Amino acid sequence: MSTLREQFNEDGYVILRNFLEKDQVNSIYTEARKIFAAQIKRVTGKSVDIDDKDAFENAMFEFFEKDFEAFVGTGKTVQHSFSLHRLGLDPKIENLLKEVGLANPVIGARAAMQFNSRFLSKDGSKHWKLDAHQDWRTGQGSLDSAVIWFPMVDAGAEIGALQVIPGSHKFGLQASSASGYQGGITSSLKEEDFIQTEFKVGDILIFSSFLIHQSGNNVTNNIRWSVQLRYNNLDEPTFIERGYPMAYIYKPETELVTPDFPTKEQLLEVYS
Ligand SMILES: O=C(O)CCC(=O)C(=O)O
Repeated sequence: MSTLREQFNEDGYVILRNFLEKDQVNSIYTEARKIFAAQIKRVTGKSVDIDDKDAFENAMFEFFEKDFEAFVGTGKTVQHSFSLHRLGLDPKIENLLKEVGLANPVIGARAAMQFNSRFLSKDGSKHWKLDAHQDWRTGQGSLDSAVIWFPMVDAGAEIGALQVIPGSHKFGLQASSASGYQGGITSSLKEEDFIQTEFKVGDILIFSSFLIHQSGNNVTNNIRWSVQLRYNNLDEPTFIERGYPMAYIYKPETELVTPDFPTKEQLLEVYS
């Protein structure tokens, strides 16, 4: 029996079944839906039951169509929920990272959440799906940097769970047309080399940031809600040598998002 670390080093990834408490995953999923529900109410006038999956997700699609800007803002806001960030710092996660070799883990990028559906994309663009890529290109952190990916709903091929090429973390950094959406590895990859991952709520995937992976194809009418956590290892020699580069750019808007807002009166009301 190989150890978790040996398996990780060999394949570039490991799926851990029942690693998270279902309640812990649900609290992130619930908080995200509540945040969306508040804006759905404002934009569509509908009070949606977040537990009525189809009705709620149809309301998400309506919100997306009616106020794209607010949808984007809300989509970013759910990435800042307490429950999501709490999980990213959970000792269980820290220990797992150490177990696969990140002796001194540090956050590589803000915890992220995705809600993938073709109904949440503009003009048939592929914005809701990532082509084959290696996460290291976006993070550029330690050579042993790792990513944790898990869905917040049961997910297999139909709803487009992640697809990975086992062992591809040892292929080296691949040429790529872009590091984010709408672009990916330019060398020819064979579809048959990808393995379709499958998950029940609570299962997680941890993979090397050099592992080649891509979004599956969500052919259902539902949203594939997922979380991504990224970490570097502060003790990795080339990361130290390169001065701990942080390739993620996080910057404020240069203009007021809401022109002429706020008035002094609005502020006085807050602090009255
Ligand atoms: O969730 C997905 O479909 C893509 C996620 C992914 O590839 C990533 O975050 O690097």
